[in-house]
Amino acid sequence: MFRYALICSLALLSLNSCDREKEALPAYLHLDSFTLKTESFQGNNIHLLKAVQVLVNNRFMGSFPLPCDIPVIVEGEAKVQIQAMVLENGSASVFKPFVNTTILDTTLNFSPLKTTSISSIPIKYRTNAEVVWVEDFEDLGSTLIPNAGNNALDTQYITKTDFSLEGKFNHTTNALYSRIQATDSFKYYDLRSFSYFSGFPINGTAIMMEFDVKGSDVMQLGLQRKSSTGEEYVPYIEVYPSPDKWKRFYVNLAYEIAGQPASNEYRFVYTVYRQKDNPRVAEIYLDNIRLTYLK
Ligand SMILES: [Ca+2]
Repeated sequence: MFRYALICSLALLSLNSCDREKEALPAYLHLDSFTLKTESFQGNNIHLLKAVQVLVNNRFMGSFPLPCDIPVIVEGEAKVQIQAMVLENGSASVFKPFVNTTILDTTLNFSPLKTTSISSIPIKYRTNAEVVWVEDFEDLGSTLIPNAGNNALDTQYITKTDFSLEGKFNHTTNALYSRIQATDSFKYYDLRSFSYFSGFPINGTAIMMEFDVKGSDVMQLGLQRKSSTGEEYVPYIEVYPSPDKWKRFYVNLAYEIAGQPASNEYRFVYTVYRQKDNPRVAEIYLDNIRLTYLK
């Protein structure tokens, strides 16, 4: 009797393992890029959403740089949710969820060893994303103005230039061009938002400043923080020179705004620094500023 029971359970075990092997054949989810759809008040559709977080049937599959092929152990219809991610605050490798855009929530069909693709993941800003500031210089006006303390020899104006972001969005655009003369004894050039902005969340919610930059020298983004006790300048992030290629930044300003008095007002300051001992003209192009947070 004992021997019979043992044989039975061994047989069951091997059956089980066969089943498991059959179940373990993965299907693949192929994702390559996002398409951002915007309303006119949200600015243009340029983005650098370069990675995804994926849930399949509410199970977290992980974070993946695009393009990717994600093995999933499902057959037939499955609920798929995709969250866009960005390199935040100039990080070279650490992706963080970009929470101000929608999560794609869809149902896809999977078959073992077959690939199911979404070639262009449709995404938009959430309806509760407050768009605080948008500037693409296309109307030839600028909401970014030079600081009165700049050297009068230096200059800034809107000019037509070629735009391309990692091989995409290729077009000619109007961008803000700033120049520091080689002979200038001043080593920097300040551009500030014309307006003060207020009403930001102070509970740590992401406050995302997006912008594209191309320049020969270092550029710094800072905040001019106006409180009941006065104004102070807070340097925030430095962007390294990129003379030939546009680079896009997703800067989360919450680290300097969270925990501050809710009544504070802020101006945003882009400062171009001419590198020390460099005798040439410093040139920098700026475009596609967008500042958003979730209400
Ligand atoms: Ca533009």
